[in-house]
This record gives sequence, structure tokens and C-alpha cells, in this order.
Amino acid sequence: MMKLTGASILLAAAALVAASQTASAAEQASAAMMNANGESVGAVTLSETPHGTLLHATLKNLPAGAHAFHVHAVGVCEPPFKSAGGHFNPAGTKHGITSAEGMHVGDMPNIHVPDSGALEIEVLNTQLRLDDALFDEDGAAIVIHEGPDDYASDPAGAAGPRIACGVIGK
Ligand SMILES: [Cu+2]
Ligand SMILES: [Zn+2]
Repeated sequence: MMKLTGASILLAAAALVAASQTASAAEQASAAMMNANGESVGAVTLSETPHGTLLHATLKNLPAGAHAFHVHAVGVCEPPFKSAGGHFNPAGTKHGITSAEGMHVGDMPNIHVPDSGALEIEVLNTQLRLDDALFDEDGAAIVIHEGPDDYASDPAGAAGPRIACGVIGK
């Protein structure tokens, strides 16, 4: 007959906790979004899945209309956010969801902000991983532009100035 001592029960409990931590250790990251005045415009959480990375954006205080929504290559958000560099593009391809020579890993569909200025969306970026390429020495950022991405113009979709930025951090 097996005898469970207090110590073995504790060990079993510790193993269960370790297992559940592994299960939920799916990589996660987030970005606090701010506009050029340094005001919060919400946040984006990023969760790696077996099929890419799910971005969940809860946004506010944005101008109504269509705006480009990208992952940029540098994790520095200093207005006017040129500091965030170009689109995250580890494979050295061209820009654009509709471009045959595209697309960048950082390219994603436009967001459409209603008159309230608030929007909650989820988008799956099937190419993005929360790996060492994203979290390289200079980091990465989420950027929202004044205009929509035309999904074709290299290198940035002719989306105009950058109106919000958030450094992606774990
Ligand atoms: Cu951009
Ligand atoms: Zn791009």
C-alpha cells in the first residue's frame, strides 16, 4: 500500500504548479500605446500561439477613421515616432499585404476607429513570433498611423505620419 507523506504531497502539488506554469508560459508581451502628446491611447497585448501571434488591442482617444497598424523594428517611441524605425521585416521582403514581393512580418490590416475614438480588436499575425528576432537588441514597437495602409506602397504603405506608438515589452 502506498503511503503519502506530507512531503510527497507537497512534491506532487509543486509538480502540478510547474505543469500549469509551463502550459500558460505561452509567450506574452504588451505595449502601452501613447500619442505624440504622451497621452495614453490604450494598450496592445500580444500572445504567441502555434499559428502566430494574437494581438488584442484596446484603444481609445484616437481620431475616427482608417489607420495603418504595424509592428515596427525599433522599440523606441519618441514623438513623432520616427524612432520606431521601419516595419519589422526580418526576411528583407517588400511592403504590402497585396504585394507579390511582400509582405513584412510587421504588416497587418488597417484598424477602423469609430467616432467614439475607442476600439477593441483582435488580429492574428500568422508570421509574428515573440522570439529573439522581435526582441533583438533594439526591441520593437506597435505603431498606428494617421492614414490607412494602401497595402502596396513600399516601404510603408503610404500611411502618413505616426500618431501613436508603444514599445513591445514582456
Ligand atoms: Cu507603420
Ligand atoms: Zn510593411
